[in-house]
Amino acid sequence: MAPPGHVDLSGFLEGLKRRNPGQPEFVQAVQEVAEDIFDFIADKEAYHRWQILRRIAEPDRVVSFRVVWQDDKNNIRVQRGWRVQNNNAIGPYKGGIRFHPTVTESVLKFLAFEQTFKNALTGLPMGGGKGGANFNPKGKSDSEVMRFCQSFMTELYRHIGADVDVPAGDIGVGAREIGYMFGQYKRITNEFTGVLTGKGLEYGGSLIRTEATGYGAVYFLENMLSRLGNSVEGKTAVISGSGNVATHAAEKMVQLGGKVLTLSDSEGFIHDPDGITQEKIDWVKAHKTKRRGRISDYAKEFTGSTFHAGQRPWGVPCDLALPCATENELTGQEAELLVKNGCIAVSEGANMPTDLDGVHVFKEAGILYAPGKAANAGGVAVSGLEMSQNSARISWKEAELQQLLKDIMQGIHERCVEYGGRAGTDHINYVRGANIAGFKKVADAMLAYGVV
Ligand code: NDP
Ligand code: 2IT
Repeated sequence: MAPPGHVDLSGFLEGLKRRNPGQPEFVQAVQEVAEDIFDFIADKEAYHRWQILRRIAEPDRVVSFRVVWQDDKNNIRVQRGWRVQNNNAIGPYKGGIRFHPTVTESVLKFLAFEQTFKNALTGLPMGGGKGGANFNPKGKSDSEVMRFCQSFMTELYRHIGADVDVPAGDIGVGAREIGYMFGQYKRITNEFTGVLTGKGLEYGGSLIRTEATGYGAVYFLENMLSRLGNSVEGKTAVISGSGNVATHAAEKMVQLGGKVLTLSDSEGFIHDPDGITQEKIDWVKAHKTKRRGRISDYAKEFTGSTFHAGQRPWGVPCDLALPCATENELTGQEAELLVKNGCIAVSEGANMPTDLDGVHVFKEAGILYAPGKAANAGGVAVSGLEMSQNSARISWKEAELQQLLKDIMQGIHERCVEYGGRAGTDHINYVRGANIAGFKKVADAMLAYGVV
């Protein structure tokens, strides 16, 4: 009889679902990882005996709190905030904060779980965490957003710290929100430390943090292509989203000679057959951040382009696809459509944008497919570099940081190739490679600590 704790994959998944009722995103993320890890640890007794995956899939803690604030009409508004501290085996908890009405404990648990593997892949000493609130910044005035951020931090501050847990931005949290939260943290604690990343350059931020996630996702794509003697140059790309990650992915695509055909937001996508140039990208950045506008306005601004209300861009024929908006925005059917139309590579700027059916379609088609935990790790990697600069109280130059980002993305690619290859074939399963390389680093640290 197998010793206690020696469950097989189906037993593990059954227990996971039983322990996490009503948390489909969390179950999905763990399932995707477990499929590869069970195969990897089949002949590795210690990982079973010490219940490593079971422990990584149970957050160290989930803090949930009330965030009360007053809107411009003096109504009292009550929101729910969370911080999920998933695992700090290899460094302080690290991961973004999301403000969006769809935020739930399940969404933040999935993100914190993914972050644990992603951060390990960067090679930097960072554990995994994620936080957020079911607050909708859309349509709120600047002072409403400020009051919300201050109230959120008034509770969050007691759970974080430069050596404890270092949040950053994510959906709905950019430079403005980080500024308000850092200001409140500093005010409450009377400390100026690197407790948040993604800060403004005037107060401890790092150059290229803003660009890092999108640029990194394209570097990863370029790494996958160049391994096969190919490149981004001259290729067409379909990108979803029009926020931080999408616009910077588009920018790097254009810089490397690619042609970007689409961008999107939660209302639909725009298709520009002439290609979205740097000038047009600059317009989108200003429109979405300064004017807080909608992507549909792009089609009014630039002739020759069209807006497709309520639709996603995956039906537009392309060589390359970069989902950069949100989770589960690319289904199995859409994945089939991309493959049918000749797409050769997918690089996920967003976290878990492809649902489980879609992941299986890409794997079976054998196209180049980079999961978010590898492809979008450039953002958190430069956050890690921001932490180092803050600790040393120095600022590195842009050229150094650009090079470090490229090197880190190349290192992640190499780790995926090391663990995602199979003898006798040239094909790399990047999902498997990322899952195993990320797991191994965290797992080996946990083994060193014993039962804690
Ligand atoms: P932003 O808030 O800057 O932009 C988000 C974009 O995605 C917007 O275009 C938004 O449209 C769209 N979007 C958000 N939610 C939905 C939804 N439910 N359905 C359809 N569209 C949606 O966020 P980021 O660019 O920072 O984040 C995008 C993705 O990248 C997320 O998955 C995030 O977790 C991931 N990521 C971000 C990193 C970072 O450094 N910022 C690092 C690594 C990953 P609309 O304006 O209509 O809401
Ligand atoms: O999903 C992510 O990696 C992020 N939102 C960035 C996290 C960070 O700490 O920079």
